[in-house]
Amino acid sequence: MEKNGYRFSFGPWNIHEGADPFGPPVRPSVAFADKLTALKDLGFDAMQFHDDDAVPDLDSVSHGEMLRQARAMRQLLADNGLFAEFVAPRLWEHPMTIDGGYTSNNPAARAYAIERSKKAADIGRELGCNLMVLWLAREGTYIREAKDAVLATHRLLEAVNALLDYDPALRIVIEPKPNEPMDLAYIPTIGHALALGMQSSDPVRVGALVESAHAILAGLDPSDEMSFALAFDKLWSVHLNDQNGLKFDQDKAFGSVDLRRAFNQVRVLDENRFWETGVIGLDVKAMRTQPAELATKHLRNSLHAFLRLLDVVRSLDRAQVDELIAARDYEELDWLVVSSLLG
Ligand code: GLO
Ligand code: MG
Repeated sequence: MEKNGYRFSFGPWNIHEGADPFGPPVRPSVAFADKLTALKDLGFDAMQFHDDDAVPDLDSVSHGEMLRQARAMRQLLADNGLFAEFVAPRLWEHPMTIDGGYTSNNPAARAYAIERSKKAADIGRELGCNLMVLWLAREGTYIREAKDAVLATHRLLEAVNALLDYDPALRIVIEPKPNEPMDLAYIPTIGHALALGMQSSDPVRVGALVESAHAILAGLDPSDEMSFALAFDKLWSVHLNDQNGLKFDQDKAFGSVDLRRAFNQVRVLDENRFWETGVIGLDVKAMRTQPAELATKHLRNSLHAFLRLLDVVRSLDRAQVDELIAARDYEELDWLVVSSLLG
């Protein structure tokens, strides 16, 4: 498969059991080793990690054991010609994080969140990757009055600073999302993420991750969100997927809802030579209806959609596009794009 210099990743959570809030799992769990095999077989290059994907039961293992397991994981990846793209502290499942981690009203919960994140940084170092994703899952509220939003913003900043201070090699990417699991999250867009980073103690080490569906849930266009971060060299990772309107976070296969929206994401990434610096991460889930033995096709489809759209992007006649822009003939440009997508 010709990938034109692009590298691709997904996380173990992208091969999942199909549970939803209204029904239990419908597929058996897949062992990590089998997910790794699937990743390789599907033509991917890297694995994304939650801290406890790399070190299961993280809260109950000793520091030494944690480092040992992380090193073993690095070896396993290397043996398979793969690498870790990032490590993200999973701050949304533990009882201590019921009301948020960094922004919890409970000081013990905030301390837990910071300690847990430091462990994620240690794991990242052992995995040979210094990129930490902060998806701020429960850093928000169900009702506005539950937390002081100004104080919460300062607490987010303190957490970012504490991590930058803890590990001088660490680079942090903030993954915004406007809602789910919270009714409203404190860092809903790339603008918020970058503003927070710029206020941090070392802005050079804070960037952003755009997830297509999260932008759509915020009523924004993913390619514009990417472009805003690209303009400041702050787009350090992406989670490509798709989303059918304003409802629960669907994590549908990339390009499966709106091909033109997907085309524009590939276009801005390619026009800004993203392959040189970033990995094309996917954050997609198989439909609940998918039989177990067929439940990696969403990953195949997303990777292939990206590559097919890349062909379309690169086959557009740039001179013709420039002429149409100069003539302000956007109707013709519109048709050029639509007819290219129609093939
Ligand atoms: C959920 C997020 C989640 C994160 C992942 C990495 O909506 O997209 O999948 O990307 O946990 O932090
Ligand atoms: Mg994501």
